[in-house]
Formats: sequence, structure tokens, C-alpha cells
Amino acid sequence: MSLRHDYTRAEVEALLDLPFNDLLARAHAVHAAHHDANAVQVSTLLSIKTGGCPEDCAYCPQAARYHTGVEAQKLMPLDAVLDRARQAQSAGATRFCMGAAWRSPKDRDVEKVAAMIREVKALGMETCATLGMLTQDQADRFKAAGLDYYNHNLDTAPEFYGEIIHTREFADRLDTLECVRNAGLKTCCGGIVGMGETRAQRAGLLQALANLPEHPQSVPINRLVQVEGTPLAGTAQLDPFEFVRMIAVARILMPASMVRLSAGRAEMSDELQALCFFAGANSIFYGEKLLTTGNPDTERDQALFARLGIMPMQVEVESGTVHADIAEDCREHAAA
Ligand code: SAM
Ligand code: DTB
Ligand code: SF4
Repeated sequence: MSLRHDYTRAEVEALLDLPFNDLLARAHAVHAAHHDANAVQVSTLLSIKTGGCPEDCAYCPQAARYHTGVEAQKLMPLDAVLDRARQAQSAGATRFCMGAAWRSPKDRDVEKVAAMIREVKALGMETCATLGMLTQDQADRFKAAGLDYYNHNLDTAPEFYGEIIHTREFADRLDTLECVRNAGLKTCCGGIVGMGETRAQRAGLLQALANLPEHPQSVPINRLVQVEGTPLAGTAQLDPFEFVRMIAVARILMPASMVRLSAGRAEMSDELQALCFFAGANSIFYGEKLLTTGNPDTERDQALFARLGIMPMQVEVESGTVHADIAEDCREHAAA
């Protein structure tokens, strides 16, 4: 299978511009050729360090400078993180993603987070972290602790980046992603739509993601969750079909990657989510909360999976296949 890394902007725009049915048919064919079209990977997020972030990302409720009602908290203690990981595992998640509202981790934090990674991994879950910018040494230390994935999003097109974030540059994101790849970690890298960008700029984000030296193994496509107090609260709502187009083109450009239907699901209808799964989304965040905002409750997701005949993906770990309870719950829903 040859994966391309030389997409032109015009090619990506032409895909986004296809008639909706043609685009969906193409995307679904690519999806079915590379993946089980009825299997969805399930991750749970935990904010291990909430709020008080020095960055100014215009979408983010955790930036200290915006008055969003999110209170700054200290790094969670190891035991509390492990309790939450166990809960997520027994609810059926196979990957546990730990997020921190940092520009970058301080060296004294690295050992604490490394211990969390080691212990979560020991439960038999895949591990993911999103902690801001990393040095090569930090990425290597997390890899040594057993980290599987590092999430670091490009977030938006290079030419729109400066309108959304002023405290770092697009190139900084690329530098961290390089350290992550060099460390042998898998990358989880995507972006946000619905921030007032144009379709051409959405094409720019997809082009930048697909032309990275390796396609990210996981590509989260977030729909902006508008939070009162952030500069982007009140932005015109993106046409839901544009969101589906984003998923479809991500699937076509990065055929072997997992495309995650990420933030914004709580505000989406079941029908819209089903279209996203048809267009090639095969991963979700599962559990009532993302980092600080809401996500569909697990009952609703189990019922949706059952209605669509979707099964949660199992994960191979050294100790054998982890059988997620969500599979059982979905079967029960299907039988009901
Ligand atoms: N501080 C680190 C960083 O920015 O890389 C890690 C945590 S940060 C909250 C992780 C990602 O969450 C961001 O890159 C962004 O894509 C997403 N995100 C944050 N706020 C969001 C919102 N309101 N709606 C959708 N996605 C959001
Ligand atoms: C990603 O792309 N989306 C997730 C995860 N990676 C870290 C975060 C979404 C955050 C939504 C806003 C919040 O809950 O604070
Ligand atoms: Fe900080 Fe990350 Fe939020 Fe930006 S997205 S303000 S870096 S927590």
C-alpha cells in the first residue's frame, strides 16, 4: 500500500468540493478497503492538570487569560489517575489519554507523568498523553515509561494559525511532532474546525496533516466546542455537512490512519455521527467528559453502536486481547 505525502492544496480542495454523495462513496470505499467498517476504537480522556494555561489558544477554556469558569488545579495525584483509568477500563475503553493544560511539561513533572504512564500501561490499557510541547529528551523519557501515543494537534491551517494562537507558532508544533516520531511514539495529530476558517483553510489543515513525514496513526477531527469567555464563543456554526466532508477527506488522504470523531459529539445528532462513521471515522472519545467539556454519556454511545451494528475495537496487549465490557453492553443493547 503506498501512502502519499505530496498532496497539493488544489487536490485537497477538489476533494472537499466534490458532490456530497460522490465524496461519501469514495471515502467509504477507502475506509472499507483499509479497515473493518463496523469497528470503532474507544479512548477515554482525563484532564490530569486542568486550567491555568499560559497559552492563548482562542478556542480553549483552559487558557488562564480567559474567564471561562474553569478553575486552575494542580497535577492530579497518581492514585486518583489510576482510579479513573480503572473506571474507564471497566466501562470499556481500551486507551487512556491523559491531558495537561501546559505549554510544555516542566522537568519536575516528567517523572510524575512517567509514573502515571507506567501504571496505566500495567493495567493493560494503551496509553496516550497530551502535555504541550516536548523536547527530545522528554519524548524519550515518556517512551521509556511505556507511552504508546502522543497527541499534539496542528489545529488549523498554517495560514490561519496566527489568527487563533499568538503564543507559539505552527513550526513549534512540527518540531514537537518530530521529537515524538524520533522517540518511536505513535502520533495522534489532527485539528479543529468551526473556528471561522474557510473551506480552503480546512483543506490547508488536511494537506499539512497528510504531508507530515508519516501520516499520524490517529487523526482527531474536533468540532469547536464553543465555551463562553473564549474569543471564539459566538462563532457562526459550521454546516454539519462540512464536518462530514472533513472526515471523508481525512479518510481518503490518510487511508491507513484511525480518524477520530473527536470533540463536539455531544452537540451532534445520532444521524450526523452515523454519517461520520460511514465517511470513515473509526475512533471516538468515550465517557461523560472530554477534558473540561461534556461528551455523550456512555449509555447513549452504547445504544448508538448497537443501532448501527458497530462493535468497539479490541486491543492486543502483551498479556493477550483485552475484552472490553462495552462489547457486551453493545450486544445487550442490540438484543433489546
Ligand atoms: N496543552 C496541550 C496542547 O495544547 O497541545 C494539550 C491539551 S489541549 C486542550 C489538546 C487539544 O484540545 C488542542 O490541541 C485542541 O485541538 C483541543 N481543544 C481544546 N479546546 C477545544 C475546544 N473548545 N473545542 C475543540 N477542541 C478543543
Ligand atoms: C483532541 O484532539 N481533542 C481532545 C484531545 N485531543 C486531547 C480534547 C478536546 C477538548 C475539548 C475541550 C475540553 O473539554 O476542554
Ligand atoms: Fe493551553 Fe493546550 Fe488550551 Fe492551548 S489548547 S490554552 S496550550 S491547554
